[in-house]
Amino acid sequence: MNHTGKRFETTAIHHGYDTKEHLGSLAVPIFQTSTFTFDTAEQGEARFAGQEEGYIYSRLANPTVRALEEKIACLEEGEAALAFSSGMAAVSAVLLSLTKANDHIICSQGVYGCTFGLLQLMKEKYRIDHDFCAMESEEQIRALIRPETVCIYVETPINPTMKLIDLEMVVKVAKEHGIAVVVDNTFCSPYLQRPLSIGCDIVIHSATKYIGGHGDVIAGIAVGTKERMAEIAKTTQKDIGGVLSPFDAWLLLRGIKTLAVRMDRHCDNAEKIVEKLKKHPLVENVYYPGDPDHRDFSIYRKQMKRGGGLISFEIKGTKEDAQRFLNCLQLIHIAVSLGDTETLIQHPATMTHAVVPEEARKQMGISDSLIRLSVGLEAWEDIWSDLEQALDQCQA
Ligand code: LCS
Repeated sequence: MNHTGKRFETTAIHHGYDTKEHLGSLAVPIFQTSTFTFDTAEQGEARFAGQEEGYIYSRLANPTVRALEEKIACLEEGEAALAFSSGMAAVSAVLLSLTKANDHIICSQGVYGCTFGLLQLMKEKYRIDHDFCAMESEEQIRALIRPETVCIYVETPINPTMKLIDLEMVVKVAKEHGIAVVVDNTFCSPYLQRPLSIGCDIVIHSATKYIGGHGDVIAGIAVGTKERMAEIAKTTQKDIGGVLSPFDAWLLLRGIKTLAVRMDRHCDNAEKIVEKLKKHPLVENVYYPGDPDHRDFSIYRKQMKRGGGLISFEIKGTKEDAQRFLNCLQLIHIAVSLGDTETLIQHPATMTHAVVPEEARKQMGISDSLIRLSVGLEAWEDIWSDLEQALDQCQA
């Protein structure tokens, strides 16, 4: 139950939009406009001065995008949200807003490859330093805190290793030092995990994934307090300019209506596939947070509703064996991205995390035989029979 007094599924469908304000249109209209006219020059002056409410220009705000932001803020149990043209636009706007030269970030030992790349860039070009931390204990985090540490950045589950970070523990340490906790919640969506309710400060999503859910949009979201979001909106969002288009906001609004139903089905399917993978002789390790054998299962029980739709596993053999396995698949597409209706499979060491140097990749736990599977919404039996025939071919 969120602040509206309604449950998640109901909020996902109804919140943030009143049909009566739009001629009864059931779907949110797409305000496909770059700018908004003023009645008078004085009105334009008042809007720019912030003395009068109203739209000005779609890089600053747009009604379709606003409807999306309202809905996501409510689903994440935050005060306000901002929509971006990609997940990376959201990550960069948040991190650049929180930091200045000589500041320091502590980051989970394992993040999406481009987030890793952004941290490198911030260090090399802007002198914003970072350390990676396994975050398995309070002591590990405390040992890295410096007077200049302003932010702890966490992905959980971590892409693609599926390791989990205990958010309650991170928040406890961060609060002692007045450090902001930023969580990339992409793998869970707000349906499975709500970091703000645990005390984290900002949640980020690549909305390209489960929030959109249909593989047809690139988008990002940040959620937090009104004050923090207003600061980002008027600086790193407005002036760097990675805003979401009205049509893409509409696609996300459409996707969110079925988020809860889709997530449950992704989880149902993933649970079945995990069971089968664990029994196959060619599969060495299976990483799925909802699996009682997962090393972080106790963290899973604390902070996640279900295990999600992503599974990682290692097959016995080399990089070439992993690639041969992928090439034998017939139904499942070889593609990066995740959270779509279609089951997608990729090889992190040569794809999503190819930009991460080999040594850092190994430290994150990304071996050359690691494979990441985004379980889609097809019948799980068909997903499994494709995986099984490909594994069997590789074994032969
Ligand atoms: N955060 C996480 C955890 C991600 O997985 C991604 C993209 C991003 C942020 C960036 O979002 P984007 O700008 O692409 O919307 N992850 C991808 C992946 O694993 N495969 O392809 C993209």
